[in-house]
Amino acid sequence: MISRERLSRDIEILRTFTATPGSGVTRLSYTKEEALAREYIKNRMQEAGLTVREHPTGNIIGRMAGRDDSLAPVMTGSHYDTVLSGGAYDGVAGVVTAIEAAHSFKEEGFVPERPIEVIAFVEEEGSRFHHGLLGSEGLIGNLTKEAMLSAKDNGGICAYDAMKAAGHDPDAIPSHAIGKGDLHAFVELHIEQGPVLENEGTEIGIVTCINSMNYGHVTVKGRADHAGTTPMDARVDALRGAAVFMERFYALAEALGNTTATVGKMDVYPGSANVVPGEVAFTVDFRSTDMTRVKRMHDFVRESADNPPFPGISMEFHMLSEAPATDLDEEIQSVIETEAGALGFSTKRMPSGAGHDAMNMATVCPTGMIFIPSTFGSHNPKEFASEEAIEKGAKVLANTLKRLAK
Ligand code: HGY
Ligand code: MN
Ligand code: MN
Repeated sequence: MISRERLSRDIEILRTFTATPGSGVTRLSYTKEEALAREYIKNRMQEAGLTVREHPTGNIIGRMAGRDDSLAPVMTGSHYDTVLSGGAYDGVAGVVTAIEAAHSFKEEGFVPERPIEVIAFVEEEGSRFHHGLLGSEGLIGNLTKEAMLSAKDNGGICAYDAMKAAGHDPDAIPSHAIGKGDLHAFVELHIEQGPVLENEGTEIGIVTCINSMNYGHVTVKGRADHAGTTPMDARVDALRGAAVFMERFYALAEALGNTTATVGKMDVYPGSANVVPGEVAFTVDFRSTDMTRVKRMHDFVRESADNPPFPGISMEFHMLSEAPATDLDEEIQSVIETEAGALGFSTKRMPSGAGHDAMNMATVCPTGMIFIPSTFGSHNPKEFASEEAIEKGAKVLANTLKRLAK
């Protein structure tokens, strides 16, 4: 049966593999912290009776044979990389509950008709290479060599080189691509990362659709000048140009409704207090479940780059990562609802404001997501999910997998 102790142990051990101890979990792909987490996850998969292999991107896959092992497997899992100074549950909750479900099957002597595969994805957050959902994009064969060469970390190392340096084989991605028919279904458990389930006291969320996830890079150029001798009307202040753009960017999202606009990372050059900024580089993240709103936001950023806010300022913009809003499989939603109900848990069908690897998986097989309540938001060190919520989620996941792998 599902063990709360094993789940808690896994969460607490994985939490320690961080580059920022004391300020949340920072576990970027192909780093030493990630290598420690990999070893732990692989050992945990073996302990759960899974046969472990590595995908060319570095994704870790554990397989449980089915009575008819030739059938397309049911896959489950999530990511184990994090944002900078993030929480201990985003992604990891879906990895440890998937492993625990397999462990409980081993203990019960349950053998599924179909094989079941547990996956731990790399680089879902895009925190190192600014290319979100990279691991699942590699799994379905959509990750091109060009994309891996152009996706660079802050030190200028590209994803392709980092993958190879970590001992993986990016050139083998195309030959390992999973397409339609290769998987029977995919189910991802994830913390909600929002307040809905907690506020309503609902135990299980059944995700109906996943918000789009679009982000790009903007560079604003002006002219560096002396902060004391340059009159205000003689400046070409790149940061002021960026600020004018940003306020319009936020205001458009608010005016459209059902839309978010975020500038999460910004660098100012040269970055001295007494120098008028000559250049500013920042990210733009905009999302909506309504793709016409996404297009409005995209067009606005593009038009702003073509028409900078004042003379002398120039703006460049390019997209880094785009994933459209994704509807999830109705039948799998019903299976989750039935299994959660059979366990006596309350449920709610709801959209996901966050993006997930499930967006890529939904392009190749019927895909569902199970939400468990989380508190104190997400993408921050205070992110929290209770042992009870994780245990309940694992039970629903295990019974959902049994149904799908029949
Ligand atoms: O940004 C997201 O929505 C996801 O956490 N990567
Ligand atoms: Mn996240
Ligand atoms: Mn996540």
